[in-house]
Amino acid sequence: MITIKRDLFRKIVKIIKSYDEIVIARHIGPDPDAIASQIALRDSIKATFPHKKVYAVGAGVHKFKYLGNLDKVELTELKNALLIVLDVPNFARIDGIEDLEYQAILKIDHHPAEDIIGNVDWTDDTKSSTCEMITELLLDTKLVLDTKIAEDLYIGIVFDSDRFLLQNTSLETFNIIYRLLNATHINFVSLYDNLYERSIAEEKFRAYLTNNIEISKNGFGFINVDNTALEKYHVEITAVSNHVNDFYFIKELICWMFVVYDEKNAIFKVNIRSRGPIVNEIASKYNGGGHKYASGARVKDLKDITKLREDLDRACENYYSEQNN
Ligand SMILES: [Mn+2]
Repeated sequence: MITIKRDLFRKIVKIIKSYDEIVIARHIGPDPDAIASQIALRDSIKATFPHKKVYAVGAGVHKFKYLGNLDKVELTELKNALLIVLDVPNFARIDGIEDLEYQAILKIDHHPAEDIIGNVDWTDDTKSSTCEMITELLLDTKLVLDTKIAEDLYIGIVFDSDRFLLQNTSLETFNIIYRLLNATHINFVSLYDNLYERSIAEEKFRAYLTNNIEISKNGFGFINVDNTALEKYHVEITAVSNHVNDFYFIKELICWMFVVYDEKNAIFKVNIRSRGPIVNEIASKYNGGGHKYASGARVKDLKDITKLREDLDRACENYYSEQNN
């Protein structure tokens, strides 16, 4: 096992070494794991190989600015680029590489495999986060790991495991965290302000969600957030997905689905969480996917929202009867 990993890491470093132009991309609608893994790997490659041109691409998110800046680059000018794809399993959800003609792909991801297959490929859906994987890579190769890189990676792991609360947290996650802290001595407590500080408006919006979620007898929670509610609480559309993880550990809920209508793109954005039934297979029937217990979908038709809601409610019902047999 250890030699397999060593061999994989050798291949990863080798493909990075072979290209002087490198573009690092991740999924649309990025979260801290996606952006932190991207920026940490970019900064590490640049620090290790100063002559290389390395770009982290995709739309920026203002509130994640503390992780570092993304790059603006004319992708059509790159003629011999390596594309590194992080935290995303399918081509449809890669952000910002439309104009890039790449020569090869290096993929590192913790989602179940879909259509992206890297020339060098490290896909492992038992990992808590892509940042956990990048941390391991940096610890076990000559790729540079400095304080800022370590801080970003720490934040990505904490975010995707929801402070080590979620099922994706493993013994190996704690081992990697131990090794990361031991190697870099970062002040990790000070990092939580950036990740968890919120306005009172957002907190009131969370209360709105709590007050308006409908919970079925099967333990399935549903809310379709009205756009007037977003206006009333002065929050962005992204506030809906930001709060979906806050509903873990509510006794009456084993699965919940938040919906919000994105007017600009004329699409319903769906977030699903579960601590019972597996939900990504259900979401995949509705233009969605993700992890077993944390999925999303983009749905055009309100009728499909109703169907997805019914499918999930039924999955909860089946889950309950299996548990009680
Ligand atoms: Mn992730």
